[in-house]
Amino acid sequence: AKVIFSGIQPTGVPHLGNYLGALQQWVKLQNEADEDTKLIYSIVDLHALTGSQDAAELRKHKWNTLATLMAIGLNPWRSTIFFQSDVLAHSELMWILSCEASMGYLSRMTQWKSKLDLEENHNPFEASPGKEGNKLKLGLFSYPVLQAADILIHRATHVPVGHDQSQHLEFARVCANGFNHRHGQVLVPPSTLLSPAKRIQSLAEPSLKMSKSHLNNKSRILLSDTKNTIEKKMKVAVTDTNGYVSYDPEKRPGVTNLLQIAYHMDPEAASAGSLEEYARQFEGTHLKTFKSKLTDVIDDHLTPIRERYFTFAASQNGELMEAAELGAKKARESADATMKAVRDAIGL
Ligand code: AQP
Repeated sequence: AKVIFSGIQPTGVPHLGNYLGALQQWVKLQNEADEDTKLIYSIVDLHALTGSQDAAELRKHKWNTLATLMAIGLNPWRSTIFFQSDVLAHSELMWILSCEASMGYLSRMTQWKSKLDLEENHNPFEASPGKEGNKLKLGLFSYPVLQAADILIHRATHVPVGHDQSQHLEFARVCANGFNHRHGQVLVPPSTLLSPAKRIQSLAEPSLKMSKSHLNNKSRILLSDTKNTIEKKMKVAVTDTNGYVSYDPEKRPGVTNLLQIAYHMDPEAASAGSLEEYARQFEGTHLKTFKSKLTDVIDDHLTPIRERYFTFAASQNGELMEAAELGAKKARESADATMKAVRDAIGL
């Protein structure tokens, strides 16, 4: 049977990149799944420790992320939704995988590099002269090993993620195959399910991906943003010197990003065909007019989600706690079954 697994870091309220790149797929997969398919979605709070270390913030983000997952339509009785740190076995499997993971392979991953401002010719593994520490922490470097453990411990067959995660998924397959080669067929190498929405870019710097932890909060639209906020962010979204819409992904990354967001959120896009065909109807439209249309499209799509989000966020001790407890229980059962086989296979 199919096992679908994916995760999101509780590093802020999810944005349109998270939604179009991953979360929207999670709900679709849930709603279209047959009875035998298991769906497991994790709020990966241990991963979030690689970024900010503020306890109150993290606690708030954890519950806000759970509220978001429920608001977009995930059903905690159908899908297993849980906090990663509630299932200790994730960390145990991570250690076991770490004992075989290649430092060389991990050093080629692009995510940790993009989170550090690497000075040219500076070796990230060495402390800078005159400075005490080193910006590269072990947890950030080994992030993909914990991610592989998250996936493999639930015997996931399919992992829906945004394009930025493809490299990590390949690493998870290498971990599973390596383990199986040494210890017999215990782990399941997962397939990547890429969402139709390619990377959504930052509204402030279209060369970067839209991200929760970017300092500029105008660079992203949150699923909880009101129409007024969406409008303001849209107004200052960076494009180029040409004030009219045209479809040119190479030369006009800012405008293309806006077209892409519209394409994946506009209910009328389905009948238009491809993104390029959809974009044709706006050819020559004044950017200001297009941005205002896009504001409406986003707001119409997000209004029901936002309303549910605020209802759930307000019920922090009730429905959310119940969902988290139920999720933790189901996730522990799923993880423990794999760990039994893993421990047995390696002689623990
Ligand atoms: N810009 C994006 N476009 C498409 N997909 C995206 N995802 C993230 N950003 C984009 C997808 O969202 C899922 C959850 O991501 P995550 O929270 O686990 O980590 P991330 O990829 O590091 O996301 P952020 O928003 O950039 O968070 P921070 O700033 O905290 O690191 C993943 O499936 C991801 O592909």
